[in-house]
Amino acid sequence: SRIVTVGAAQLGPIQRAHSRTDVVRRLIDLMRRARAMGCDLVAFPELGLTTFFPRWWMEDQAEVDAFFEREMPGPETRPLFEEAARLGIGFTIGYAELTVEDGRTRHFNTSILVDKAGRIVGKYRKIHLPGHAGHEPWRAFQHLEKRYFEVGNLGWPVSRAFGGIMGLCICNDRRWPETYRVMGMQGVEMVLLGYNTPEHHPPAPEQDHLAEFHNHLSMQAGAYQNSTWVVGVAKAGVEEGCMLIGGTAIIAPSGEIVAKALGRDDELIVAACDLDHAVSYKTTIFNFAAHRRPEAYGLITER
Ligand code: CDT
Repeated sequence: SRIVTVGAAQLGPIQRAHSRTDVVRRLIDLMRRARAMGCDLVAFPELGLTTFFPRWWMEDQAEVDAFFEREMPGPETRPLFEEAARLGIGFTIGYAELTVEDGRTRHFNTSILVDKAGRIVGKYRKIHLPGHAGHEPWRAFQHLEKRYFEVGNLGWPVSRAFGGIMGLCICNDRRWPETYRVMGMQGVEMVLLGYNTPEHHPPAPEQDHLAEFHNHLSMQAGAYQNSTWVVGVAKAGVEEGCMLIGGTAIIAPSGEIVAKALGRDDELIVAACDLDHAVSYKTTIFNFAAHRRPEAYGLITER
């Protein structure tokens, strides 16, 4: 067996007035608790340093950019990396990334994987950006990821780390089978993802009562169909008047939930994940080499 003990560190709300330093203090507290429980790795949510700012229409780019990190680690986040290295624990976290590529300023919704020495060993930029780009004032709150972020340009790379093959995706990505399958094709053994999911979906309120069900349905299907562990971590609770679902969960390659958060505040759940649990699935029902029929899948990429 190959055990990776994982902590999924759900965060309660981060309000706009909370500084990065306040948040990093909370993250370090959860990281220490995870290490004390024997974790190799602790996973934090999407946009885990700030409030979920795409809920607001903003026209002043400087106001928007204040939610972005220009370097990682930067002055306020370095203590998190230093504490990880001191404790000997890895972590993942999502953040808004502002970078300059080929002389062009870029904005991405990003997630990183950091090893036990505090080194970044994996990076992903969100591809499935939900919501809308224009102001829709009829909504109780906006979902402006299409305005503030560009579509990620790194694909879904996997990293060899923690004795296994680790993959990253972010929030809305978890609803799309292609996300898991692209990583599944690279032999992924653990997918780590964070999410900010409002309980209320303004364009389709008839779906609201199913928000938690759809969260687990997507992640459990992705885990089972690709024989991989999935660790899904929420930012939860009432953030600036918007209720975000909880439901942080660690899911086995069988599709079963082995640990689940109870509340909607800062909460750590832990599971000892045997990466070899996937072998039975990868070598039988989901033996890709034996059973996939890519010659019949062309439509998926043609449009
Ligand atoms: N953050 C994020 O991707 N949230 C979306 C909300 C969908 S409704 C616009 C999600 O898929 O959970």
